[in-house]
Amino acid sequence: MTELKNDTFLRALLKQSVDYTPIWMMRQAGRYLPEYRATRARAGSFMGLCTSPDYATEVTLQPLERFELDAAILFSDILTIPDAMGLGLYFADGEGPKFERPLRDEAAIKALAVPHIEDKLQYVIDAVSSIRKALDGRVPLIGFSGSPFTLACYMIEGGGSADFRHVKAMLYSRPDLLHRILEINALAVTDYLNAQIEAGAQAVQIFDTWGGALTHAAYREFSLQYMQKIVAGLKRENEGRKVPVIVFTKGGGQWLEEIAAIGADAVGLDWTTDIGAARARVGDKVALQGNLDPNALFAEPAAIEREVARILASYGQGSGHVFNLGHGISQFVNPDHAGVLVDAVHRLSRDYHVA
Ligand code: 1CP
Repeated sequence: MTELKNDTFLRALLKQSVDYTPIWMMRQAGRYLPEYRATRARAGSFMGLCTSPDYATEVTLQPLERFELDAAILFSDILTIPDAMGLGLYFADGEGPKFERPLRDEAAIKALAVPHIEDKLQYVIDAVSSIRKALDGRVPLIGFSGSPFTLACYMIEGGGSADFRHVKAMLYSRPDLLHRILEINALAVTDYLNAQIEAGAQAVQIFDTWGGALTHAAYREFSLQYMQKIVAGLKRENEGRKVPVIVFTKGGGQWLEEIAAIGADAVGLDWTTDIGAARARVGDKVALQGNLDPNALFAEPAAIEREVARILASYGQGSGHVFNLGHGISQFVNPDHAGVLVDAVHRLSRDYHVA
């Protein structure tokens, strides 16, 4: 295996000393980059990109050619798992992801099973191997999955949703059915992330995009509990190095102490939580990742730099901070503004890491 040339991201996740605060951006490979749109046009579709290791490698590396990012993230999607379960993922033009066969009745839920990675998801594992080779030790590669609850939202609603009415109806009237789905999702996510780690993912993130839509009690029972099971089942070391785990619940700021207690190395924050206050609450337990408002990237460069300075000052001295957006970058952002962000984080953070 090639030596890792920049391990700042992995060191910060483990709260080891670093020279500057590392940064990557959620959805860093994507539609805001004209080169991504060009590759996607050649591939014919979004799933065409995901299922070809060559295309997935090409678009994973695109943001690294433009910006001095400290990590790469596997180009794929959280919805590969429900697709592998047979729900029939498709993308309707301009409407986002949808499923042909959403889980609505007891019979379909009883028939749901953990997919075999080698049969149904080998293309993702092949993409991980291919990206690692192409990175050649430049920066670490992040693998990822959706959380069991966030996957269940898409599986039950059949696509994106503003109110999660089908999920919530099931949660309150047939919690046994929702638990069955979550149980299977947790097993599937554990297998999937372990396969990514074995193929070379050097850190993994669980995206709990919709956990924040739950009540506190329901969050514990239907989201956090299952993420804890996954974290407990992950392979935490590979190639002689620790493989850090990041848990990101959008809207989870109120439950930070509980999220920090499930055994992950780092907790992702959306932009609504003050990162300094979050650090005081979690103490030494975990590293923190975040948390620029992604829409701050629509502002002029000087304003972006002011926000970066504010967040770095709020976190304060020392390691344990990975800079990121509080959620994915918008497709309408000017790529030059992402460059302003990355450079500002690197330049302004050095003062917070003096020995
Ligand atoms: O048209 C296109 O080109 C597709 C747009 C797109 C992209 C670029 C989708 C469809 N997925 C992705 C890539 C993707 N998705 C990555 C790639 C790696 C990166 O650069 O970060 C990752 C990590 C995801 C994860 C993902 N997909 C999440 C969790 C993170 C988040 O943003 O909250 C979710 C909820 C999805 C579902 C999904 N896939 C695609 C879209 C447009 C959506 C959101 C649907 C909705 O509105 O609910």
